[in-house]
Amino acid sequence: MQPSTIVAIATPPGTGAVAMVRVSGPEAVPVAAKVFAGRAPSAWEPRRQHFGKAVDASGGTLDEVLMTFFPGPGSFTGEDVVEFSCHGGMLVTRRLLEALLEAGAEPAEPGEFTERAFLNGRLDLTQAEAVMDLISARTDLALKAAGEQLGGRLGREVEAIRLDLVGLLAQVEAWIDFPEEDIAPDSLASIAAGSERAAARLDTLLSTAEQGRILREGLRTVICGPPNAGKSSLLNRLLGYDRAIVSGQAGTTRDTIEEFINLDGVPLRLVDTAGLREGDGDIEREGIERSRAQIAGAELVLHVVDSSEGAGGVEAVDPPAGAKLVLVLNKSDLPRHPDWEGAEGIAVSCLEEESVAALREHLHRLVVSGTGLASADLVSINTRHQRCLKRARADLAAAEGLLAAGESPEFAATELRSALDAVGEVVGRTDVEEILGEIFSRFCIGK
Ligand SMILES: Nc1nc2c(ncn2[C@@H]2O[C@H](COP(=O)(O)OP(=O)(O)OP(=O)(O)O)[C@@H](O)[C@H]2O)c(=O)[nH]1
Ligand SMILES: [Mg+2]
Repeated sequence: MQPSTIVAIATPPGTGAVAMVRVSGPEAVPVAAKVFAGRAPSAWEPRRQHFGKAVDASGGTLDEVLMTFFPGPGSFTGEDVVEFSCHGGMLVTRRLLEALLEAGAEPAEPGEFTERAFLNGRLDLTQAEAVMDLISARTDLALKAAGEQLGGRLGREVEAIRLDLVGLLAQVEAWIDFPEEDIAPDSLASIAAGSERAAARLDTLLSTAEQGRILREGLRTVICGPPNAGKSSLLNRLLGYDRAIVSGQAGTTRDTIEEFINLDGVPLRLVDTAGLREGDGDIEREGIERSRAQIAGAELVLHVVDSSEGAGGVEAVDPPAGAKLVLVLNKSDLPRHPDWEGAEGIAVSCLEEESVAALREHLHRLVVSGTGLASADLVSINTRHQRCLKRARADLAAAEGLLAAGESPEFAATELRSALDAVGEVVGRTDVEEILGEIFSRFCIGK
């Protein structure tokens, strides 16, 4: 079936200096020609802007536009693409879209342009996903990782694994095809070496899942501690503006407050919580329940205490396994209470910018050293890749086990084929019909 010709506004809704409406598909040229009053299509120079008027079906002028024609298959989608830059008013853009719909285009689904780029072989699936990561990146590191992936870095690493597995399968299949020939010990050794290489490559990629998740979602960081310790003050300081209410009254914060901060490239999801104590009212008790739930899901816990007060009322904080705990000895501008002498923590005063800067540096070092985030090698897989690669790793281990146990090589070959499928799924080589919808529906329309 011939694909349809699709159209969408590619720029965000709202008013701006310019907006862009994009058309892609086999009928892109005739559809665009009906709306573009300017040069005839035969005189459209590829990838050059042409000035003209956009008109509706009755010939009425909608706007002055710049039209660019990208002939397939060398375009982003691999199809003929026409882009109109018009004035960025909401109504103008909407009218231009309607005129193109009237001229025969269909409204694009979210992510449909990128999906077509994938289906036409312009991008592999990891690159298509990187388009989304690039758009939603909120720190330099996340942007860099998305850029690497868009450049095909992950795709190439996955391809290397795929080739290892193909080679391995070929060797095992040769063994099946010539059963009468005794398998020479050196080919057994070469199978073992190949399998070890593929396993090591898989493990390396799998080990980047954690940093990938942090770059995409942010490290879950919870600020907790007794009432009045200065938790909300710290949140505000780290954010750089007064997000949470601060007061000398204990129990000011009732609900959790979540904000995103960029810690020198490392994204943190920072949550301020209600002070931990035996709460009196229902509302406060509910708030404290929420604080505990946040701590249970944290990856980094900042336990803030007022170091000018005794440690008597301070509840111990029990972070989940694998999470990091940092004791923040706040109010260091006041004399330290003897209870905190020798305590292992970072002295901070929310009244002094430099001491908060020192805390930021400490946290950055802690997060980066624990996750390898700052390394130049910033390939980082997402959860979908992780799922596929884990499956491949398990299949490969099963194949190794079967061969080592002296089972017939057919069994190992079956496992290897399944590992190949799983690896192929990462880049979209295997039949991936059902996962396409899942991936592209998360895109915005016009991308
Ligand atoms: N001297 C001094 N006072 C501080 C510091 N940090 C916060 N405060 C004061 O301590 C009081 C409590 O601060 P908050 O940030 O509201 O404390 P909290 O931990 O969020 O309190 P709850 O929301 O009630 O649990 C306020 O009066 C702040 O101005 C500090 O570093 N030094
Ligand atoms: Mg507070």
